[in-house]
Order: sequence, then C-alpha cells, then structure tokens
Amino acid sequence: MTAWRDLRAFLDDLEREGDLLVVRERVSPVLEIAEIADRCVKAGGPALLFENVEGSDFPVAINVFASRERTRRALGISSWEEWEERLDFFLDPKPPEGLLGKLKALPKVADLASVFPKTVSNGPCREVVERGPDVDLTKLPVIQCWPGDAGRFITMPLVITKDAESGKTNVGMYRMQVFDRSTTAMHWQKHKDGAGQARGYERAGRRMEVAAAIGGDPATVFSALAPLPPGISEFLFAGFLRGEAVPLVRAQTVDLLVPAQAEIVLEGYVDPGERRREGPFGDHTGFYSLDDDFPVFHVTAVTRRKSPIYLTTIVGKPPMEDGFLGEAVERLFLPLVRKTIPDVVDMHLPVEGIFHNLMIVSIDKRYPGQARKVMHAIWGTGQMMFTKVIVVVDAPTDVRDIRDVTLKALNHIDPERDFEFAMGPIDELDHASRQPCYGSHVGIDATRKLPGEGFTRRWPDEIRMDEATKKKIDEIWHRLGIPGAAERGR
Ligand SMILES: Cc1cc2nc3c(=O)[nH]c(=O)nc-3n(C[C@H](O)[C@H](O)[C@H](O)COP(=O)(O)O)c2cc1C
Ligand SMILES: [Mn+2]
Repeated sequence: MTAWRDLRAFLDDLEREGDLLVVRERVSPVLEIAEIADRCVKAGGPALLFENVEGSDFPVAINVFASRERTRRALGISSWEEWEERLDFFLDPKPPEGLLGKLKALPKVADLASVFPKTVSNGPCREVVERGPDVDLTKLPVIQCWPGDAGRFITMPLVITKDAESGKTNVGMYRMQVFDRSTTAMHWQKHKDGAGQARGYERAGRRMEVAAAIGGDPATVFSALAPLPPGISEFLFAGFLRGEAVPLVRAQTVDLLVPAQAEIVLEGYVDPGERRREGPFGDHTGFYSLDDDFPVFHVTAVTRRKSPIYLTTIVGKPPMEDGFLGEAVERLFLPLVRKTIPDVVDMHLPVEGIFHNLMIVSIDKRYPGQARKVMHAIWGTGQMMFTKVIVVVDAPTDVRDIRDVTLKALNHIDPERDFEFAMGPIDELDHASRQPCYGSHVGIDATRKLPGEGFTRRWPDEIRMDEATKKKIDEIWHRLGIPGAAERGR
C-alpha cells in the first residue's frame, strides 16, 4: 500500500523510476498531444508531462495510468493476491485465533477506521480562487483528441454531486466538452449514478450543485471510474485502496466536499431540464460517439493550485490508457464478483472488447443450466449489465489465453443449442443496438454439456502428452539439433 499524497508526488516517483518523460517541446493541445500520447501508449512508453503547451500556462499530464505496472504503482497495490487478502479480511472478517492472532489483527481493524474520508480545513486545491467573471476555462490546456471531435473535452474529471434526498455523495468520471469560458457539457450517461442523482433534482425542479476535480492522488482519481454500486462512497473506496483517508475540503461556492489535494476544482451547477448538443467525440469504442443532448455545467468558480498540473487522457482504438484502468478494475473487482456470483472462478475482459462487448468467464460446472445462470447473474449485476457477449468456459481454462478459449469455445458449442439471447439495457456508447441503450445480449455456453442438459453423447479427452515421454524427450532434446528450436522443449 502506498498512499500518494497527490498527483505530483506520484509523477515525481515515476520520474525517479524513469517512467515519466517531461516534454519541453512546444505542442498544441489540439490533436498534437493526443497523437503523441497515442503513439506512446502503443509503444509501451512512459507517462508524459507536457510543460510547454500552446495557449496555456499549465502543464498537461497524460498516460499516467497507461501501463499495467504504472497503474498498480498508482494504486499502491503490490500484487492482486495481496489485494484479495485485504479485501477478504474486510468482506469476511474471521475472529482472530489466539493472542498472537488477535494482536496481528489489530492493525487491520485500525486500518479500516482510518480510511473513512476526513474533512480538513484547507488544502492546496484552493491556493487560487477565481469567481464569476474571472472564471475562464479557455485558460486551461484542455485538449482536442481527434479530428472529428466537436471541440475540446475535459476527459478525466472527478464529478462530485450529492443526492437530493439522501445527501450521499457520488463521484464519477464523466467527460465535459468545453462550450465557452464558463460552461461545459455534463456527459453522465443515463445509467450512471450522476445522472440518477440529477433526475432527483429534476423531479424536485431544483438546481443541482456540481464540483469537478481535475488531478488528485491516483487512488482518488481511480475511484471515480470504478464501477461501485450506487450508494457506495467513492472517497471511502479510495481511502481503502490507498490505506489512508482521502482529505476533503469544503468547496468555496457550493455545498460539496472536494479532494483537498486536487490540482484544479471547477464549481458550479446544472439546471433541471437544460440540455445542449454534446459531441461527436472519438470514443473508447474506436469510433466516434454521435452528438446528442446532455445537461449543461455552469462553472461559477475555479479553485486551483498556484501552478496546477492539468491531468487528462485520450480514448480511441485500444490499447489506450483506459484499457489499463479497465484491467485494474477487472482484477480489483474479481473477488467481489466471486462473492456475488460464487460460480465464477475467473473472468477476463479482453481490451478489444472495450469492457462491455466481451467477457470470458470460467466456472466450476456442477449442475445443468449453470452457465446460463451465470450469464443472467452477470447481466443482473451493476455495470456488468452492459456486457454484450459472454463466453462461459469450464475452469481451469485460462480466460486470459484467448487462443485456448477460442479453441475450446468453438469446439464445445452447438450454436443453436448453446446461444442464450436476452434483451436488456445496452451501453449508451453502443452504436449498433436497434435503439439507443436497449437491445440484445448473447451468452455462449461453451462448457461441457451434461446428461441433465440432454447431452448423452460421449465427450472426448483433451490431447496431452504423458509426463514420462516428455521427460525422456527433455533429456535427449539438445542432442537432436532441431534448428531454431533449441529451447523449445517445453
Ligand atoms: C477516461 C474515462 C472517461 C469516461 N467518460 C465517461 C463519460 O463521459 N460518461 C459516462 O457516463 N461514463 C464515463 N466513463 C465511465 C464512468 O466513469 C464509470 O462508468 C463510473 O463507474 C461511473 O461512476 P458512477 O457509477 O458513480 O456513475 C469514463 C471512464 C473513463 C475511464
Ligand atoms: Mn457511484
């Protein structure tokens, strides 16, 4: 566990590790930063900090999460196993045994108490406060990602809102297209918690206060995109992740708590019923999402550090930075998925499946219909409801070995029998469904079929060489002189 104090502490660490490149060349925030970031992530390159951006005094950080190792460092997780252990203690606390066990458990219990967000009286996020006519979003180095984009988009904001009735805070990462000096779009899609809270204010005919934090400690940034169930606090999740409370400070002009260590905070409101055309935007599907009507965010104050770092990202054809974030979500949430759907042994969302198009799940099949039960459970759980195609295979198939999954899945199906179609909600970004947000899903049952499922034919064994022969060949392998295959014994 490492609790980075803020974004710059993490960037400093990356620089020490040689995993951050400071770019001093003058670049345009329109397309140029995106093109460099895209090439860099596809080449497995470092995080980038652009110091000299046309039209702005502030530097731009991008690709801060854009590798497996970097994301793990950002979240302070040494291994997924360590994470699972921590989570297990939290989800399934066992009474410690013996005096030694009790003593060992104490710090863990204390840890839990110390991860609840705490309110502090001041923070660097408001070293500078600009209000009313002084608000000018065009001073920020907001980037345009792709040529067909409708303009410049703030792509990594932590959008903070409060439920009209329960008062519970939500934090979500929803892109914001900059319209002018003091207004942006608010692209919370209809299934997301931010949109849910906005409906409460619309019903009451009330103005909704909104704060958007840009740049913060990496765990807090991550919590905004994590698919937590509604009502679960993102700030608490961030505290649990980093093993230390997220310090929050009261916003200047709205009744919301914002991360004290943020680089920039935009404060303002969304009016009920107000809509404006947003998009098109080159999206993480690899295609442009089409323009549509979305709420409008009126910014009434900007608070920031004296020299803020503007944190952003681009999405587009995978692999991109968000693919590594998605992978972290997959690994972090697997233990939670297993708690809700115990049949699941492992799951994988290949990056080309852009999170919601393809999920491969392995199960320990014990009874007829189990694969279909798992599909419906997935479609019934949180943001996994969007999964367009689910492939269920038998454990211990390695769900990350796409070649083996392809071999087995295609071998094991009788398509007419093994495809389970279900109508339901579809991700708002899907451009193929018959209607926006509504369409079909398919689950492919690639497990071995049981007699109880009407399958009475014999089932062949998988081909594997026996150990004795392998051992024998290992011993003589080097003598055979097979060209180009010296070490390819096993
Ligand atoms: C870089 C990035 C940009 C995103 N942009 C949006 C967006 O514009 N609209 C949206 O609804 N979700 C967007 N998401 C996904 C949400 O952040 C994610 O679904 C999150 O769980 C929403 O939080 P919520 O469950 O509190 O609504 C984005 C995710 C990432 C990583
Ligand atoms: Mn939420």
